Amino acid sequence: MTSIAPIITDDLIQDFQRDGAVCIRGAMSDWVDTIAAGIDHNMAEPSEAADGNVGEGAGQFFDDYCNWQRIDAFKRAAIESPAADIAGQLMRSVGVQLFHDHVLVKEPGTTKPTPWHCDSPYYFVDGTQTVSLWIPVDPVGAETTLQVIAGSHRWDEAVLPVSWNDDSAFYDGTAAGDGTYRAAPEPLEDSLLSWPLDPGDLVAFDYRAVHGAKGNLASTRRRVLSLRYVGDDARFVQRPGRTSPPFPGHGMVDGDQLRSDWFPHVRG
Ligand SMILES: O=C(O)CCC(=O)C(=O)O
Repeated sequence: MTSIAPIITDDLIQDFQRDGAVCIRGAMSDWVDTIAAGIDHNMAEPSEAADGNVGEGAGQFFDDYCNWQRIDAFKRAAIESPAADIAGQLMRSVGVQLFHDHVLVKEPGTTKPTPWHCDSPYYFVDGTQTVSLWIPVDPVGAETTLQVIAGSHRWDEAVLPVSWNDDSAFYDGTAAGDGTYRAAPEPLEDSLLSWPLDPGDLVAFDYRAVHGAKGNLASTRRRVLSLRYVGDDARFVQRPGRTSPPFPGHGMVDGDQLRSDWFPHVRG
């Protein structure tokens, strides 16, 4: 299945560049069933990277990533759907490379919030042309949806990356206030961008944008696929330690474009 990409207006692109996040209604409506089937497949056959009390039933926060090569539904959504076109337009990039897919499911009763963080320090990617498309396949209410701090992609210091399990610093020897990283903020309500979403809507956000989400105390599931892309100016950067995802054996060095045999050019 291929779908026509929604019209991405100049105003929307400017909003994305200014705020670091935008909502696009209905952009992935034709792909909801495909993605939901992919998430079912992923949860039935999680990878070794999966986290979140797999199999414990209600209340779990399941997440897993980098499964597009074995789960065809994700591969098709990442490459054939409007997602890659939207990514290119928002990033103002001719080329679009797929970085990876990420499934984030909060079952009803999940108390665990997603901590305030930005993705870029966890990744080995540096650049201004990056975007994740957060695509729910269930209705997501105001209490459960993704929240993004407007303009945080332009902050001088990234939020200190920490382990989501125990809040310890992700890289040895890093600390908030060390000149590179700042502490996770307590954002003011009026600085937050968030949208209640229907299946097939999406939120696009820059890897540098600070975001988080509450638990899921609703009675419905919150199943999400995040598709992550990079544009022309994205380059490999060596972090102070492991990255997430780790991509062992990648062989890249500072300044390399992401290797296209692992991170395919899906547009341009
Ligand atoms: O789904 C969530 O709760 C968080 C999503 C997130 O952090 C991401 O997609 O980068």
